[in-house]
Amino acid sequence: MATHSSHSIWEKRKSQFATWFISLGFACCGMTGTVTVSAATPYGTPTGYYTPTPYPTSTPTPTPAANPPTDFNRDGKPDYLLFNSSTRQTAIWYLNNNAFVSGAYGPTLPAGWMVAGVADFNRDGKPDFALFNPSTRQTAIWYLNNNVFVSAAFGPTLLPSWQLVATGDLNRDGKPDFVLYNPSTLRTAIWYLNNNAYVSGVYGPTLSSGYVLVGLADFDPDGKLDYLLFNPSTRQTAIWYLNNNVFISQAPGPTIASGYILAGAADFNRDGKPDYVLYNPTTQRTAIWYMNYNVLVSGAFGPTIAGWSLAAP
Ligand SMILES: [Ca+2]
Ligand SMILES: [Ca+2]
Ligand SMILES: [Ca+2]
Ligand SMILES: [Ca+2]
Repeated sequence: MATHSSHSIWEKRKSQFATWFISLGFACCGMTGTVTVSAATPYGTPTGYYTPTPYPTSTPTPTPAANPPTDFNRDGKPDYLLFNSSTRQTAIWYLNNNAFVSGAYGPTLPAGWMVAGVADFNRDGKPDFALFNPSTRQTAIWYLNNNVFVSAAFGPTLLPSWQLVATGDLNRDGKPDFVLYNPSTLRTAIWYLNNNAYVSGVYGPTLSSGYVLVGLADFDPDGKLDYLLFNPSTRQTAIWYLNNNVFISQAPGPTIASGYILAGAADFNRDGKPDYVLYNPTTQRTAIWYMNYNVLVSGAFGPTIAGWSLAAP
């Protein structure tokens, strides 16, 4: 069963989606193989954890978040990381807010590997790739200079049934960490890292059935990363405010427009508040929904990424 689609935005997190049985065929270096990833829990109906929560509609001083994770050219503006599943090539599209400025090819990924996150692991100010191999559960960091591959190092290998789904500095020691997810228990965990080296691990919150962890961003913004969640069947979104690995509170976000999925979050208009990135798999168009905490403020189309999938943000 081939589920690869050149424009499938689900590429990087499709193994999270319950009841989907995913066969990844790959061939490299004279070897071929197939891995089947399955998840046991069917999509649930909305579990009613929503409590409509009024959140502040303004904050005193808009301050752009420093160093957006996907700012590859370091101009302070988040960029798109694209992936071509047929050639395994990556590309960076440099953006000015929602507007395409220019593009550059990035490194080509080895068969079986995917980009699970973008963060500056060696703390040289330049974003790096966190790669994950779902069949071996091996992780790796690819150190980059903008779009150019510099070097690689293996990270820790995940325990069986866990996946690498996001990266970010949860414990605020300046070093990016791994966020892991177990589709059979819906549990998340944080693995604290020193560059590519495992330091320690803790459990994070257990997700509500039907929801996937789209990414991390500081929606409050209180300096602490939060979970951005999306229910693909209802298109509902939610933000779970965290203190490190500890759930503090949650707030419903806007319901995504029909035909679109929630692909990620970054502060595109640089007002200090993360915004949603939407993707329409049919038209391959992207859109930005500008957010104030969990509240939709306005929207704008982004570039169309025909033939590629959006790997980050
Ligand atoms: Ca940039
Ligand atoms: Ca780096
Ligand atoms: Ca926060
Ligand atoms: Ca913003």
